[in-house]
This record gives sequence, structure tokens and C-alpha cells, in this order.
Amino acid sequence: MPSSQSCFWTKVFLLYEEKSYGRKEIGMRHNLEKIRDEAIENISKVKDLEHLERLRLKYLGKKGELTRILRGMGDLPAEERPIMGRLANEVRTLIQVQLDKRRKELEEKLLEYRLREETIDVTVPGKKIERGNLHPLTSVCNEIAAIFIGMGFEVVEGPDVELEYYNFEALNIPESHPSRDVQDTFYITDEILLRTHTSPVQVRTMEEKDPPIKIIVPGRVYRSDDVDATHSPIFHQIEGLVVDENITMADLKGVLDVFVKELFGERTQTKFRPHYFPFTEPSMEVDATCVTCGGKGCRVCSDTGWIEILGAGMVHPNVLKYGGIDPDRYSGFAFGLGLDRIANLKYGIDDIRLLYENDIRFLRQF
Ligand code: FA5
Repeated sequence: MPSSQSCFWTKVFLLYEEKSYGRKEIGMRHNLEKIRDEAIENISKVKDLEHLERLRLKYLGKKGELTRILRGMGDLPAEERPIMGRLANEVRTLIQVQLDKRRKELEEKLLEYRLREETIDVTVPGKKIERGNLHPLTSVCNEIAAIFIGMGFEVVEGPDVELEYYNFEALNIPESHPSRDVQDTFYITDEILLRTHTSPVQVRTMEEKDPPIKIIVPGRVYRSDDVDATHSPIFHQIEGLVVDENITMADLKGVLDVFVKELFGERTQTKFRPHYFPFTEPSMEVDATCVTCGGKGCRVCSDTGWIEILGAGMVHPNVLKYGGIDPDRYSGFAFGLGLDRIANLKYGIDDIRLLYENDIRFLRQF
């Protein structure tokens, strides 16, 4: 304690001794002395502001030690109260001064620490934020949609959980057709199933919209196929449908030729092979010159120079009728492509399973 303060206290206590106070007064004086010494010592040792605040409450707070002693003043003889009150106030002021002094020191230390530790080093290399990328299926789907939108098509969607009626019956698919087999299709009830292709959206759209109709339908489809490098029980298709007056196969060939050239390059050729689908007549499969070898023949195209990319045909009159469209007035064409296989061709992926395993090391490459 500074010498001037100790000198003050000595005088005060001598004064008390001289006046030969009673036991209560002496007890109170000793208590004040004890609190004072203890507070000064504790405050000088404190290392942080939180602890300092706890000490303030301990000594000067409403329930603090000094307040408790002051409450006992009522027991003192009336003439002693002002003297003891003054003494208590001196102790309070002394503790408060010590608290303020220590607070200032601790705040300065904290500021120094912060200035030292929290400076921003602008030369430290920044933390790179990893940018994600679209799944290859999404990218190819967007690319294909953009090509058709450029030709005036509209994008339409349909339900994955579909009525057997739209998936088969309205598409002129007879009872005996193998794709109706429970082995091939995921049935939910006898009449509800997971759609096996995007073609059900053809009749759904015809029911809602009068010609001219010019739509594409991207979506997920389901088949009870065993998994291998080219088959997955869940895969994706994009359906196309055009219905209007005077639509011919020339329109079908023209649109698909433009599409293939836009997707795989200007030099890509198309080949239309006769095929059978119950919902188109005539029907065909469309091949494109192999993306990998340009038509020369390689492992990807099994040395044929061609790759099958979609099924297509002129909309069967029965399907137009199911859709409420007069087949004597209107005609149309439709096509359906397997998006997964197109994505694999485009990116040189040789196994469809890679598209569904969600291995980030694989997906990051696209
Ligand atoms: C159809 O699904 C017809 N709805 C397409 C169509 C539409 C024809 C409009 C005419 C008019 P298909 O069953 O061939 O056709 O399937 C179309 C494409 O889906 C196939 O060429 C193939 O690329 C893809 N595909 C079929 N099964 C699987 C499978 N399990 N895994 C991945 N892709 C498959």
C-alpha cells in the first residue's frame, strides 16, 4: 500500500484507540481493515476483467462485504456512526480507486493483445472457396433443352408416379406387351406404376392443349432392369412431341438432324432405321456417326461407325385419338432419347453406374 495511505489509516486507528471504543466499534473497524487489505491484494493479482468484476461485486456490490458491514452500523452508539460511516466510505473509495486502476491496466493489456494478434496479414494467401459444378446429367439435359428451345419447343414435365393408362393404354401398348410385365415395371397398385418412359406426357399434354403442340419432356424413368454398364433401374429420358396440321416425316428428320449436329458437332451424320414402337407409325431408331471415331469404327461403336441415340416415329393415329385430337386433321412426330447414354457418349464415360455413385472425384471432372 502507498505510504500516504498507510499513514492515513494509522492516524484513523490511533484516533479510535485513544477514544477507547467499545467492542462492537473495534470489531467493525477490524473487519473494515480486513476487507480493505484483502481487496487491495486480490485486485492487484487479478488477471482478467471478468474476474475483476466478480471482485467488485464481492466487496462493493449490493450484497457485498462492505454493504453487509454498513448494515451493522445501526447497532453502534449514535455519536460513533458518522465516524464509522466516514471510515467505511474511505474504504469504499479506496477499493473503488484500486478497481478502476486495475481495470484500466487490464483494458490496455487486452487492447495491446488484440492489436498484436488480430492484425490482418494481407499477404497471406486466401482460403479458396470450392466451386461446385452441375452433375453431367444436368449439364447435358440443359444443353439438349437449350437446343430444342432454340427451335421453338416448350419444356413440360409429368409425374414419375403414373397411371397405367397413360404409361401403356393411351400409348396404344397392348395388354400383351412385354413392358407391361411385372418383371419389367415397378407397379405400386394394378393401376399405378413408376413410369417406364417419358411418353405418357404425350397424351397428358394433348388432353390439356390444342395443336400446335411442340414440347420436350425431360424426366426420370424406372424399369426393373438389372444393373450393368449400360443399364440402370432409374435413368433419364427426354421426350419430344410435335403435333400440328401437315406434320410429316421430313419435319421429324429435319429437327433430329439439326439436334444431333448441334449436340455432337456439324459433321455428325444421322441414319434412320425402321423399328417398331406401338405408339408411332412408322417408327424408327436414329443413329449418329460415332462421336469417338467420327464414323471410322472403334470400340465405342463396336466398329460400326454408328451409335444408336434415340427412338422416334410419326404419332400413331390411335394415340392422337386418346389425346382428343382428330387424326384426320392433325399429324405429329415424337421421339425419346436416353439421356444417360447421351451424357456418357458426350463425356466419354463408359459405365452408367458412375453417374449414380456420387463419387465427388468423378463428378468434379465435368
Ligand atoms: C422408349 O422408351 C420410347 N418411349 C422412346 C420413344 C418415344 C420412341 C417417342 C418413339 C417415340 P426405349 O425403350 O427404346 O424407347 O428407350 C429409349 C432409350 O432409353 C434407349 O435408347 C436407351 O438409351 C434408354 N434406356 C432404356 N433402358 C435403359 C436402362 N435400363 N438404363 C439406361 N438407359 C436405358
